[in-house]
Amino acid sequence: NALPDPNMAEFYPSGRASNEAAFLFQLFVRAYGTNNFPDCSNMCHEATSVGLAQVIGLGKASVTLEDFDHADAIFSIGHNPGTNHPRMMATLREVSKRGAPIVVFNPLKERALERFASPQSPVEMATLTSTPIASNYLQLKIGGDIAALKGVMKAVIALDDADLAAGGDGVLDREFLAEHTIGIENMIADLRACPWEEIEAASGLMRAQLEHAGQIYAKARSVIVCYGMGVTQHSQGTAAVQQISNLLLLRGNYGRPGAGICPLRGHSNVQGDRTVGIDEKAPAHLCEGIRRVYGFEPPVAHGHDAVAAMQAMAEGRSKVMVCLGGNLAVAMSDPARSFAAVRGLDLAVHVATKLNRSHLLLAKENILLPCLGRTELDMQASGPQSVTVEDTMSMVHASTGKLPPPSEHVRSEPWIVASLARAVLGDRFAIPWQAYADDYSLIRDAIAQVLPAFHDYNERIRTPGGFRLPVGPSERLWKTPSGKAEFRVFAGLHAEAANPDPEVLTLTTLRSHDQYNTTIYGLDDRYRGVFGRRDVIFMNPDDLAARGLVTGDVVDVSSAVSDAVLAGYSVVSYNIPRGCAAAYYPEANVLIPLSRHDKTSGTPSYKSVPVRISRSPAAA
Ligand SMILES: Nc1nc2c(c(=O)[nH]1)N[C@H]1C(S)=C(S)[C@@H](COP(=O)(O)OP(=O)(O)OC[C@H]3O[C@@H](n4cnc5c(=O)[nH]c(N)nc54)[C@H](O)[C@@H]3O)O[C@H]1N2
Ligand SMILES: Nc1nc2c(c(=O)[nH]1)N[C@H]1C(S)=C(S)[C@@H](COP(=O)(O)OP(=O)(O)OC[C@H]3O[C@@H](n4cnc5c(=O)[nH]c(N)nc54)[C@H](O)[C@@H]3O)O[C@H]1N2
Ligand SMILES: [Mo]
Repeated sequence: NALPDPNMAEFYPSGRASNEAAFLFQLFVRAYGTNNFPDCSNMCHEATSVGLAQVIGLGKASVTLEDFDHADAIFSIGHNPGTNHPRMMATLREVSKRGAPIVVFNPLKERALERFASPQSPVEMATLTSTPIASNYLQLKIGGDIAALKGVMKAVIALDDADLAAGGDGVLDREFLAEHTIGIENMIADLRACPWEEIEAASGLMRAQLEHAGQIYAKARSVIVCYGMGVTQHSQGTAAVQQISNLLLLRGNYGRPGAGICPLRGHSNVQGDRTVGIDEKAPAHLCEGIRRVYGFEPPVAHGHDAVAAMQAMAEGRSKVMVCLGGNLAVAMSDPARSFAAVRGLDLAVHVATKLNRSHLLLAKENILLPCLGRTELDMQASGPQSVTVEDTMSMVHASTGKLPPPSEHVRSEPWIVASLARAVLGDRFAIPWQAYADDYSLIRDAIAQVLPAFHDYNERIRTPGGFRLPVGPSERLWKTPSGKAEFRVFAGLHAEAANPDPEVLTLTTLRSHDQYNTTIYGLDDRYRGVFGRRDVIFMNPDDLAARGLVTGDVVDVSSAVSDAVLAGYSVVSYNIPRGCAAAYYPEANVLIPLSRHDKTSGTPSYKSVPVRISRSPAAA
């Protein structure tokens, strides 16, 4: 309250908060007077939220889990489900077993995408066998996704031309295109004008490989594209996501069984937090709901996303940070700058289940509030409480913690947020904070009042599995300005501007098997064959040979765009295209300046970092 301007405070939720906690958090912050919501989705699937909203009217998956049973082909782009979405592997295994092709686009050979041994299969476990997953494994260059997708689309257009010339009906879904889309003419013109040699150079793939992928796509009646951080975390991440949508639109692969787009989310409720109002650009329907239900005028000016918040703190324009979970300073690019930014604050508040490095960056005043985890019993005045989350497929369901809390003094997230709000706001706008903390079903009633998509919220979560929020594209309803699904032309081919210096490699940053984001559980990365350490950089054997290096040699990895260095890393020869390299997140974040991010979505370019490699002087 002592701040001269509410816009000098930043409010970060990390995507673990339940719908109930997140809704209270955004209500508190908006009643306080700002839209400064740096959010972990800003570092994750923001290119999806922004990019898909522009072209299909909703930044979420259009598919359900059942759709995978009906897909005739799956395209899997830039994600590593063996480690990060293990439940997805059972689904992909089933798809492969029934003979549907799975086309993978990934610079690294990820073992679980090549073959997968199911822990649920007694035969595979007993006989040490496995099921092949990818039918086609396309090892594109890092940042080559836009070019590769354009290549596949160019091939599909050529197939369509040939079929029409032979007297057929073509391979495009012309009825769908006419009724549901705009902009295909410009896109086809752009594809026709784009030479194959340039597509090959930018993607690192051969024309024949892309044409084959185009044939698989055109032959399959229904296609699902799954994708992850390999697509979104580039300077042109939004454009890359939109190329995926373009490809799906060509054959009407939205809104029918077995077809659609499937961005795989990270944190358990990162999607739900956004739905219930964590958004630095306050959506009009949310503001209308808040006005109607609470009778106050929420701030409408755009607030800070994660990068903008960190920049504001670094420059002293923001003086307070309140974190509902997460490890923001470590997850963000350029930790040297982020650490200093947090240390320069007047007040840092963390609500957390576990201690982490961000908590140790001391501002002038620091408050650390331990909270219950979702598996722990949450007892309030009206009895034991349940909370709800929304998954990638827009299913909202409830869970109830059962484990005894670590101490009677540890409070729940909704209780803490409601109590903070009461302490800061008093009875401003007469929001019933205490009643909300006592009984979470009242929070759900409030959510349903503000956001009508949640009507009969308390009733509908009693159904096992919960309920699905409306997903326009899965019913071929497009909430875009044109009312249609839009083809978006991207004039270039690169997800990141290419660096002409042949000495410079493009480094991508990855999760190992034994980590959950910034929490490192162990030092093994079993599918990639790395054990007992994380200070390694994966490189192509020819790139190693060109530098006179062999596996195990110690090098310094220097950023080609700042003076940051990761010293004393060991090189590992790996199946990755020439000119590309990979290292683990978050350690490699030092190499990424805060200024390198997708200007459309704000997502940092974690996956295309220009670096130089030199033999470590310390080792010489
Ligand atoms: N066990 C575990 N599970 C997790 C997490 C975790 O840390 N640990 N984190 C959670 C979170 S928040 C998220 S967002 C998800 C992340 O899940 P993923 O999206 O799988 O995340 P990454 O490990 O970053 O892996 C990205 C994949 O993209 C590939 N890749 C890198 N650069 C490129 C590129 O330029 N193009 C293409 N096509 N591919 C590229 C990499 O080789 C790698 O296979 O996982 C969630 N689940
Ligand atoms: N270089 C590089 N950087 C990246 C990425 C990358 O691929 N490469 N990925 C980005 C992505 S996709 C993401 S999502 C971000 C992750 O960024 P964050 O979400 O900020 O990081 P986490 O490591 O998931 O945060 C873990 C902490 O959250 C707290 N926590 C866990 N569960 C709960 C809970 O239920 N309640 C509360 N209150 N606290 C809890 C604990 O204190 C724990 O230490 O990192 C991003 N940074
Ligand atoms: Mo994420």
